[in-house]
Amino acid sequence: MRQRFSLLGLLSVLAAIVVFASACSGGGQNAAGGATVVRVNERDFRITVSPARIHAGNVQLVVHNGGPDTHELILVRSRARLPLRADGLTVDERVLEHVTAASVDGAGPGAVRRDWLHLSPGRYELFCNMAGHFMAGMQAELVVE
Ligand SMILES: [Cu+2]
Repeated sequence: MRQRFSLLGLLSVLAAIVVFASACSGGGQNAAGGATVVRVNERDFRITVSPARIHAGNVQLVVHNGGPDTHELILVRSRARLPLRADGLTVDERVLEHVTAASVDGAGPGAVRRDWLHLSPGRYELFCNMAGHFMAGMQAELVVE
């Protein structure tokens, strides 16, 4: 009786270890899992991307807003020139829908947002499309080999 009790105890410990280990590997996959981390820093009015040249595959975008304004981030497969709306202040996102790889909603200063995507080789342009921000210089390039 006593022996059976300890066997049950051992089994539950083993079960707990298995659950813990699988939870850990799942978390690791989300955090890195072979994905290339691309850090994007936004501020009034520029965007820096690091690294700016990566290999094709899974990517984790980490977008930090250094403020002081609210900034969003759109990532598109680059064209010769991004099309502007009639207002002349913002990029026409509708025209770019079919080449948009990521769209991160606007957030205030200090915000960190993450997005996971798969990028194939090509040249990509990152920009903030809050009124006037793209025109003020909030654009950057990412090359995927
Ligand atoms: Cu902006």
